[in-house]
Amino acid sequence: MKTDLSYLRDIYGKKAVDRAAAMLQDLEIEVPSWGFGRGGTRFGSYPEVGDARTVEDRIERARQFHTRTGQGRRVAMHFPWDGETAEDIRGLAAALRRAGLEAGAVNSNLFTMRAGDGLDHRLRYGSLTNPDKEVREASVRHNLDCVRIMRILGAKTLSLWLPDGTNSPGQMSFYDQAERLDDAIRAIARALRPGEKLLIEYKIFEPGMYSTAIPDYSRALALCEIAGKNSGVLVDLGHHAPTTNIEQIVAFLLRAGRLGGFHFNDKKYADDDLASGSIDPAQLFRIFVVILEAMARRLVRFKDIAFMIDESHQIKDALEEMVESVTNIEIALAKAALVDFDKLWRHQRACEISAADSVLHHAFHADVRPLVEAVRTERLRSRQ
Ligand SMILES: [Mn+2]
Repeated sequence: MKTDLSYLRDIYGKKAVDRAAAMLQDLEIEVPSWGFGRGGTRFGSYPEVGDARTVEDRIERARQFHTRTGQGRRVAMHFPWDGETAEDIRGLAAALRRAGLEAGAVNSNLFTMRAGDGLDHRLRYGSLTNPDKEVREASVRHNLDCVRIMRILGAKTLSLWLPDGTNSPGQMSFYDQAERLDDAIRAIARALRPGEKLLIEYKIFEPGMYSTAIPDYSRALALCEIAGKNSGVLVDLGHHAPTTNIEQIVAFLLRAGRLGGFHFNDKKYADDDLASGSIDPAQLFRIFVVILEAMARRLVRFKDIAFMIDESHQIKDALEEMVESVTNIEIALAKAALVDFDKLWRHQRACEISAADSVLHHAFHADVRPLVEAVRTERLRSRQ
């Protein structure tokens, strides 16, 4: 693709284009180890020869991805999927080093039965909110193990996604559910040292569930208040009701100083884990506009937000779909960086609403692909 930026500079001005380029340079997208394997539907998956099966395969794919895009220097890991024994973890650290990559967020797994740590079939009734104290304690212990893994890998973030919920209204009191979770979060957060961070993810539903233990951002926010200042809410774009205004939630979290980061993906109906920006690129743009406005208002620093991809690639080649996703994210950011906030705020204060909207449209309709390409080329060159 031609990387002549004169069209953009003519329309948006050199200053705005330079600012967009600088934002693209600062953007660091973390990719998930699990996203390089072959995903499936609830009913099955159809692996083929050449799919990444082992953690070594997944790291090799992540290395290829990083070589191609300059993004994904950090790879989010998932345990026990990416290793169990101390030897596994040491091997993983060495494999990442050899690939020139780093460990990103460490994701604990509270939905896999493991006899060794007492996580057995009783997980059916929940992990951190299980009525059985033994299962709750084993589930907390798994998170503490993940904190130890973080330190071996040199990672700084523990990412918590909770599979807990109920299948029917009579199954568990909301009061017990909330109380058990408060206690567990307190115990996990206590294990973290300064500079380490806990990200808490929410999700409105799971198939077959009547309630989830952390259904929305307000519950995640309340848990962060319990966990302390080293915690933040993780916004997975697939975890809301279809009509939810996600960018407004992002603004609320930024005002509260509690936006920990994102799990980027896209959806049409529910938690579809489709390629980021493949269904609703305008939503991705509006989310970045809200973030850049928060930066302009000095509510947040760009580097304090974890930009992570969480997708399941089941039909397309995982590596290709990851490139598509990262490109869509970069395009959305570059467009948002072309928004003239001074002009927007002026129109907003004067209630010139059509004019205010046209500021957003003007930026959204920019073809920033040459800019994204130019920054990517530059990033790859500077790494050589
Ligand atoms: Mn997620």
